[in-house]
Amino acid sequence: MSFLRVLRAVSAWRSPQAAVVRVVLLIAVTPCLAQADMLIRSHDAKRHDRFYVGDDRDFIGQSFDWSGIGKTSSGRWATMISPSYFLSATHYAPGAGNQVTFYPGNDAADAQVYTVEGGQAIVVGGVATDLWLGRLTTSLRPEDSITYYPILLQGATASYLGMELFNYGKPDRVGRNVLDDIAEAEDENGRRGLSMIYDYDNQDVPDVGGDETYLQTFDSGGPSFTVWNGALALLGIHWFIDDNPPEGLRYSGDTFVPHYVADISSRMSDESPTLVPEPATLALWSAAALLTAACGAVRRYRRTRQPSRRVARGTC
Ligand SMILES: [Ca+2]
Ligand SMILES: [Ca+2]
Repeated sequence: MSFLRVLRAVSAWRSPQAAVVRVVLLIAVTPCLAQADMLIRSHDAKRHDRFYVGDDRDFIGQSFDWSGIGKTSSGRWATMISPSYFLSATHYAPGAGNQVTFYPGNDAADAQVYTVEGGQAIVVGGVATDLWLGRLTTSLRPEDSITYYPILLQGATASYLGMELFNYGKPDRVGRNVLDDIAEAEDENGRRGLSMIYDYDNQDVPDVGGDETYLQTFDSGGPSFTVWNGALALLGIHWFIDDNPPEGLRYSGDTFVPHYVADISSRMSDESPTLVPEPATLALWSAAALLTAACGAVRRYRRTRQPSRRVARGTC
C-alpha cells in the first residue's frame, strides 16, 4: 500500500510550475513507517532536549515556558490556549477520555495528568480543517503551574513571513526554523486550510544553524511558536511534510492558527483565546477580520493558477 499521502495542493509554493505539492501526513498509515524523532539538523541532546539531565545542559528553550504542551500515552498532542481548551491536529487528535500529561517545568519526573472531555475539528464553510479544538474535563489547576499560550495576531499575513519559529516535536525536543510561506493546502481526506510552511534547507534568514527542524511521523498536532515580548506565542499546529518536492527542498507545514482565531473563539463557549499584541476590546475582531481578509486575498491569488492532480506512489 502506498503510504505517500497525496495532497492536492491549492497553492503554488515558490514556483508557478509547482502548482501541485505532495505532502505526507505526519501520522503513519502503515506499520512499517519508522517513528523517528523530530529531525534537528545538528541535534545535540544537551541543547535541544527539554528533559536532558546533565551539568552541561544548554537547552535553547530554557528561558521559555513549555508547560502548556501535553501529550497522551499514545503520543497525541494538546497545546493549551485557555484554562480548559487546547489545540491539536484533526487527523491525530486525542480521544474523549484520553489522559494528557503536562510537565510544569523541564523535569520529566514532575508530571500532571488531565483528562480530555472531547473536541471537534474546526470547520470553515462546511470544510473541515486539520485544526482540532479540544477541551479538558477540568480547567488547569493553578497549583500545577501549567500555562496556556497566546496566539500572535497581526494585521497582515505577509508580516509573519521570516519569523523565527520554535518547533516542538517528539520526544519533547525543541528546534528552530523560519516561516517561509503561508499557503492553502488540502489533504487526501479533504481537509483544507491555511498552512504555514518552513523548509529544511540550511540557508535560512535569520540563520537558525544546526537547530533547523524537519517534522516526522507522529509530530502531528504539536505546536510551533514564535517569541513575542520574550514569551512564546502560538503560530502553528503541525500538519504535514513534503519529503520529495519538485524543488528538492523538503519542508514541513502547520495549520496557520492566527487565521482561525474567530473560528476557534466561537467554539469556546465560556472561555476565549488570548491574543498578542493585546488588542483593545473593540479592535480585537476587526484585527481578526483584517487577517481573514488578507488570507482570503492570498487564496484568491493562488487559485488563479491551474492546480492539477498528480499521483505519487511510495513504496512501503
Ligand atoms: Ca528552513
Ligand atoms: Ca530556507
